[in-house]
Amino acid sequence: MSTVSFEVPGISCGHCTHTIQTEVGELEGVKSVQASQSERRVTVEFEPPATEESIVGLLTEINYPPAQ
Ligand SMILES: [Cu+2]
Repeated sequence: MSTVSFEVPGISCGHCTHTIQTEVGELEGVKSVQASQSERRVTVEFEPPATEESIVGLLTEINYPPAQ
């Protein structure tokens, strides 16, 4: 199991955190997703077949790209 945490500047309200948790949570291999509105941060626990790249790709696809 791996854990990765991203700064996501696009988080602006509870709807954003809900969308992120739902969408990322559906990715195969993702075990938990925590999206913080106050910290604008997303923390994901995952195992294969999910990868850090696939999570970044999904966040970008749903218009919440992580800060580089
Ligand atoms: Cu929002």
